[in-house]
Amino acid sequence: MNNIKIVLDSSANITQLDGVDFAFAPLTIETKERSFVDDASLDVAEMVEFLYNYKDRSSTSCPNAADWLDAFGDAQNIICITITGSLSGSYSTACTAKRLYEAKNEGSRVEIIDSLSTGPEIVLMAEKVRELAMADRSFDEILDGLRAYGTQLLFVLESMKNLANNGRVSKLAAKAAGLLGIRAIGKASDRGTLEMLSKNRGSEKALEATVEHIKEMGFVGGKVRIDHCLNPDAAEALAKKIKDAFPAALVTVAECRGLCSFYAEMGGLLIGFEA
Ligand code: X90
Repeated sequence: MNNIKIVLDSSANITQLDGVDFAFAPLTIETKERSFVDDASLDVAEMVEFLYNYKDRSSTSCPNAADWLDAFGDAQNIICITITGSLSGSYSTACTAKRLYEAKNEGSRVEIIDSLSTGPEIVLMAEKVRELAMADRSFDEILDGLRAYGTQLLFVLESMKNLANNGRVSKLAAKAAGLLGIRAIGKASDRGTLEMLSKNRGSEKALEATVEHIKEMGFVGGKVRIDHCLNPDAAEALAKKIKDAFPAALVTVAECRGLCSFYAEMGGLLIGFEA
């Protein structure tokens, strides 16, 4: 079936996906002074710099049902993948939009999938949907193929202040990442929450530990996607370490958009991989 539309939210960190009908619904990053819609026109670096110097409260909000309906457009067959429903209302509002859409557009079919993750892991899932759609699989075969597809997400963070201040992780878990020079490594748990794995002093040690975690989590070579928040050097260094350890690995490096930049903060890395 190659008339599938793939719809994501902006937590996936992509604004386009070649070869298929594609759209995304933006989340929003808010402060008292400014609000940043995480669409293709957002200047992410400028937002990160602003937030870095901003000391007052900041928060985020998920797309509402109308935002999702905009992204659905007038497509007949839609597969929509959201950020983890355990930490965001995005999945829930997408489900509301699905009900409205199907009621209004007879014969249409919308499937909403909770990624239990974010960023690069969502992109791997979307690319799997695209691959199956291009291979002319039916809607149900695409969903079966996606369910059978194994992916994981690791994160390497220098600060977890925004995650803790917004109640997405416990203050205790966030504390480790607040110490100067310490990188906290964790993963998306199978419930779609943050699970801490290790604390590492310095970038080099953190990247070495990341490769070890990737191995422990079942990576044997395959696709890896690294999204960074204003940290291309660490992302490229990690890509090199992974390719040294797994010469057959297909590693892509990209930049976080607004939502992931807000939570991963300056220097943060998100690593999605097949396992
Ligand atoms: O609805 C909203 O306002 C969005 C809330 C999103 C909260 C979590 C975003 C995490 C972004 C940080 C590290 C990766 C965590 C993975 C957990 C499954 C990136």
